[in-house]
Amino acid sequence: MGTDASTSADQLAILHELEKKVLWLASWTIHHANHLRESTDDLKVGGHQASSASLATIMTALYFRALRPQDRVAVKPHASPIYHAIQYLFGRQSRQKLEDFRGYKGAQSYPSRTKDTDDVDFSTGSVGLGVAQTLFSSLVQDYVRAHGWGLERPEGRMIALVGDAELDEGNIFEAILEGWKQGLRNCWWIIDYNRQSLDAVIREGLWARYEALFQAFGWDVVILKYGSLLNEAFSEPGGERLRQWIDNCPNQLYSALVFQGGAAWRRRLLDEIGDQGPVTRLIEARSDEELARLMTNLAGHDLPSLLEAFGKVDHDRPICFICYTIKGFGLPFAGHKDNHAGLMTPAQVESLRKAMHVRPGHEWDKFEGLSIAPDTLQTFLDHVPFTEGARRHHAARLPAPAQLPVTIQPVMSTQAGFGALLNELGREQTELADRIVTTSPDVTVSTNLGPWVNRRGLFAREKLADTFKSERIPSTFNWDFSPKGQHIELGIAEMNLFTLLSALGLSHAINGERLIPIGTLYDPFIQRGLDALNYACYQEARFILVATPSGLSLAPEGGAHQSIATPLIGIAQDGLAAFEPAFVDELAAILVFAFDYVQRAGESESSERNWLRDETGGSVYLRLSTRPIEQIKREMTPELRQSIVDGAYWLRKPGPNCQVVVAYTGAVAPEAIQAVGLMAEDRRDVGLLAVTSADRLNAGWTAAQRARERGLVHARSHIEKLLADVPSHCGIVSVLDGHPATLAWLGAVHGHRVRPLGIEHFGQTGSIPDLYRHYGIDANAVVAAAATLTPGRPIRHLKALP
Ligand SMILES: Cc1ncc(C[n+]2csc(CCOP(=O)(O)OP(=O)(O)O)c2C)c(N)n1
Ligand SMILES: [Mg+2]
Repeated sequence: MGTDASTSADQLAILHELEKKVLWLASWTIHHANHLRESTDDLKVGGHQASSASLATIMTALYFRALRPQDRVAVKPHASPIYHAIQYLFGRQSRQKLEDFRGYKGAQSYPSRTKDTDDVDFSTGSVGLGVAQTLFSSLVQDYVRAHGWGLERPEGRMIALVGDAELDEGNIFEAILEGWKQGLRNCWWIIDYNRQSLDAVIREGLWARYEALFQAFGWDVVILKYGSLLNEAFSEPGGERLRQWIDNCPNQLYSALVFQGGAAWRRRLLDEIGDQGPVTRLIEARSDEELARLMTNLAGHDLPSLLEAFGKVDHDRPICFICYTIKGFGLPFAGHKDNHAGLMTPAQVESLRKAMHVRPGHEWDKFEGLSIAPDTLQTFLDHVPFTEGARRHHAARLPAPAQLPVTIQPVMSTQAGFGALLNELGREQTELADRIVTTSPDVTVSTNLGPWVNRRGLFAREKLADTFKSERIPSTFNWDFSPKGQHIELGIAEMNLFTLLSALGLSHAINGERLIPIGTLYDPFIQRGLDALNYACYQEARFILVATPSGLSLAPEGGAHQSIATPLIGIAQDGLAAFEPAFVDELAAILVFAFDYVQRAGESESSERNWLRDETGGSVYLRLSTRPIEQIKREMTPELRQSIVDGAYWLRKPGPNCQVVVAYTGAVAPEAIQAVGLMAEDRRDVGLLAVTSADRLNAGWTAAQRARERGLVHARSHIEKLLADVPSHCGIVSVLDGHPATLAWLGAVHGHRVRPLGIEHFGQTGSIPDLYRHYGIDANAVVAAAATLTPGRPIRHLKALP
């Protein structure tokens, strides 16, 4: 299973040359990006330099030798210049983009699946997320293959290049725990153990903690510490003493000596272990330069050691490689603790240029200054295993149903509706239903996924029967695990939920097999996994997120369990279409849309119909509620279905003399309806606007405005059309169980006065009526707002507000 372990001397010589070239190209790219310094943050440009150099050798060994096309890699954010340089040598990155590194439409600062054009596998940038994503991608690969899909393609390894300080991020450890539970395979994490973070040199002996930790979770740990030069020196007389000295040398001191160079090494070593005997001879036999090369010959910068270690792996167990490296290796500030922001001065770049034999004006030439003939190098590059095979896959779209059957109870919550809809889906043998995979961080049952799971089973690579069932103990739930199961049970960590959704939602591109992932969690805990959600969207993973219960309607749960900000997240999060239906028939229409929308990948032109970028597709967020509300008996017409998806419709169309419109979202529908009834006698032609997606309404509105500003004078968004006939003197009272700003912008569409009601402060325990009254989103509050907003006689049914 390993790549051909042996690397010939010729190949090794070529790889050494490429290693140098990669470092040069990356350094030149960063130097070039300095033209942006005036307008950007020096410290951040510099962040790439030393950090990249640290990984140059490891990435050379991987990309030019060890990787196969089916492998996928998450590259440490600051190593992006090395990544882009390697792709440049493969002919997959343009010189222009390198010259524009960090500039407009240039190669991205941090590797990006979507913004870069050179085949990035996982977007990284927020440290820790890319690392965990490889683990979950590996689980997804197993899921796909266990279902009998994609077996004609070889199994890939999911590999993360991890900064040692990156391991401070807790989400990595949450992932490790989940990986252990799920029987993780085919996952390599290669730790760039340069013992430096951004600000500091790391604690002594951290590697030993990592070793114990990874082993505890079933990983193999391979420590790559000494390079081949050091190993040879250790076998000389006095060598053992040198090894002991290195092993005991504090990280800070080692770094400082690396920075100071050969003479400093000599002084220090002779002072501390010089014996006028073999050790002294070992040291004295080397020039300053040779001594510096020896002492910095850590395995992470030693191609033979790395090639051997990677090449000899012949199993699929997860492996953590701890590779000793030097931050800034090969550059003037190697080892300096301040080097994170280290930008080379023009003079330093000049001396690097000389050392690399690069002539002025030939900085971008691929083989400039190398001692092997260009033809030989090109032939080698043309046959690198990594480039011999397709890497980005496509999967056909699955037909989405035109409608979803569901029995709607007279009184029902959207969460119960969701459970019923999935239960119906689970009953049918459709291609779509077979490709749905659900997951939930320990809230499967409490988010109403139970009936679906009963039908479709839990996923595990090995069968595992539900003991309660085999013991004939009555239980509502059948918790059988099998390779054909369609629900992935997760532990509580929400970061893992979002990272798994990200991995599942990229399966069409990574595994060539489409999945329709649905993840459920409690709405307030979106914030716990928000960064992972953001990165999932950023890399265009496709999934449906069902967040329930939500808001104050979680009443007795109290305080911070009641989400306030999530509707605004729904509006602001790119790549995520957010909906908050009130009724189950709305939810069914939205789900139909969602099954199709998550599979779209067209051009991003706005459609004239609603001014949304619907062809682009994206993920979907459904904010649902446990509050049972009276359902409306009605026929789902195509127009209604379309309006629900576009974001709003008139539940009661305002008449020509309308004085007030109530616009509501979600679970407060009964309050809005009741308020309209209470006002009917004292305000004319009151309108009731059901807003199913503030997000899509708002996006369409801003897009239509932009289109008009660009000359498309007839552009009209859905909300502009809906409010077009509402008289200008009319007021709008908006209300939702979430932050009032979600709907406050409605007044700006045509200049209506608006009074936005919603939740601004943490709630407390209580019943729904208690809390709605307390926070001012009950029918009385709506009527009071309307009375104040619009002139006219007192509204008789307005009770005294508490
Ligand atoms: C979540 C997050 N927090 C902070 C940062 C800023 N940052 C970028 S790299 C880095 C530390 C780098 O240390 P390490 O992972 O050891 O990489 P090295 O610089 O040694 O290559 C930090 C704090 C970030 N990118 N993401
Ligand atoms: Mg580091």
